[in-house]
Amino acid sequence: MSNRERATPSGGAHGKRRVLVCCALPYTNAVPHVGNIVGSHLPADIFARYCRLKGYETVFVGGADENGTPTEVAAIELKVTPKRLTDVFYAVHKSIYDWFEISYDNFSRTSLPVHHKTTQELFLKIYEKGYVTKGVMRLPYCENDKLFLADRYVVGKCPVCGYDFARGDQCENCATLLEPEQLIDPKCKIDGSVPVFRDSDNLFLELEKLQPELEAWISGQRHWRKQVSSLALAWIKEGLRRRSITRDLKWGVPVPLEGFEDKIFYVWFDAPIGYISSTKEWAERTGQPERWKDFWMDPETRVYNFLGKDNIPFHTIFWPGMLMANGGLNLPYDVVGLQYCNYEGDKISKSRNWGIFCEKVVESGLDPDIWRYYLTYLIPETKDSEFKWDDFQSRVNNELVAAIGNFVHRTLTFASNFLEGAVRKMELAPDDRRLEEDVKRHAAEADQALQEARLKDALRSVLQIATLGNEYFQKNQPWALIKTDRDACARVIYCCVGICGVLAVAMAPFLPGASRKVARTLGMADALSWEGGLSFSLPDVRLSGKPEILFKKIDDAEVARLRATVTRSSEPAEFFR
Ligand code: B3M
Ligand code: ZN
Repeated sequence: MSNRERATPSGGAHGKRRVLVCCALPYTNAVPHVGNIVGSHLPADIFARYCRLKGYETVFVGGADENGTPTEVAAIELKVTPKRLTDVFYAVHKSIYDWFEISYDNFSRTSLPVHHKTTQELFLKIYEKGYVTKGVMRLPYCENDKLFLADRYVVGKCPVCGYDFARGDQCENCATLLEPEQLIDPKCKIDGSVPVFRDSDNLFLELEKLQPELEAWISGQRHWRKQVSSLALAWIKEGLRRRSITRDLKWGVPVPLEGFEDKIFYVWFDAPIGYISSTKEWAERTGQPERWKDFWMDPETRVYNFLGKDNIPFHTIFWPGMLMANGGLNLPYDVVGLQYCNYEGDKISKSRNWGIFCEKVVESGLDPDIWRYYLTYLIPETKDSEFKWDDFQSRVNNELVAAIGNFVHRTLTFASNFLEGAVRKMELAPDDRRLEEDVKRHAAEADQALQEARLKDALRSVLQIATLGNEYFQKNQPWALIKTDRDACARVIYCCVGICGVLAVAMAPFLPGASRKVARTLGMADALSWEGGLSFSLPDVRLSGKPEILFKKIDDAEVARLRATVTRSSEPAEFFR
């Protein structure tokens, strides 16, 4: 793992590391499924929570990607305006991320004026600097819907293999990359009519001009995950070509250039700029309007991007290219490109009703931490992962409940019942010191893994801390000691409570609800800190309140009930009644 090791904390004028965590902006043309949570929001959240615990100056931004084809097409299908579609889905998305405790400092919308303005300014700057050129494209146009169709909204017979339902961008059967004009008998996917082909003036980002700079930059990113840098370098090797950044649509950011007034920007041009506008919105909202610049213009700031694998090219080539063309803005420090999460042996699919759907999860009546626990385990860091119900049940019961929940509960209940909730600071015995060292070692492992955004490894280390605690509790038998050696018993419980304190901090990025409960019972400070909280030897502790059970086991009947609830997706139309 040494190639992913980080340098020492970057300085900044005040000597404190500054981090901007950016989560890919979800399209708001549908409701997220569990794969979307696992594939970007949750990992970004865990990382952001960790950075805050470390005391880094941290801002975590995201937002809804509301523009362009995905929205226009969904609006047509649902017979609502794009405005209404995005208003409704923005609220649905926001409430889902809130429910999962995704701790966005700002969750913005690309339909907001601040975003339109930021996009147009960036465009004008790179246009003036010569990175944007004009050209003509022949594009499919649907005379019925009165709109130019995105490539994948044209379907027809594949000219290579004869497959009947090939898309305008690619044949799914033989994988050939296509142009819509090559399809035999092309049809509009929305209403089945035959599109005509029209010439359209467009603007292009001159990526080939940026190629040498991009190549040098990517080659220098030795801490990136292998799968991310090798993908990026493969594209570079193929040779970058200019890419169109305008579309003949209405819903989006208007192009501020003479002759292009009736066009909007390509959704992938404006969406990443959303990271900047979301930071600006956050700064404005928190009464420090200039502070976004600390995050985007101070080269000491580290910008982390979390996203799914299909978004990797845009975040390693296209977006950095835009930033380079503009100049003076921070490039990503790390691009955490994740793989896919499948469901019970197959890809998640809303149309086939195959998967776990978030609008149902929030009604499931199950603690968000339980979902977060299993979903963290599923973060597809290096390869695709798979949600399986039996695995869900056994990991929740055998790890989360049996290791973490059980250890914390038996410790705090014992302290409450037999020591009247008063845990005095004690001198450690040699055995306790060994325990302390082991706990600290696992905490250091978790720390290192979190530094590198290896979130699953970090959670395993946290789990090991709880396991150590359970073993120690079991071995020392405080329930017997209390009758024979009250002092020894108090010392054992003091150590166990110390481990609970460590867990309250170490599990905070993953299980925020449980961490809050334990911290409250232990009377720990409101603002936990990684360094401070990992001290094993607490001062005297007076437990406040009766310890709550953190998690309950999930039996077969509960699994069946959950399964029946969360695996049926709502019809999009249900949100518009
Ligand atoms: N909305 C694609 C997606 O939701 C796109 C990401 C934009 S990130 C700037 O997968
Ligand atoms: Zn084909």
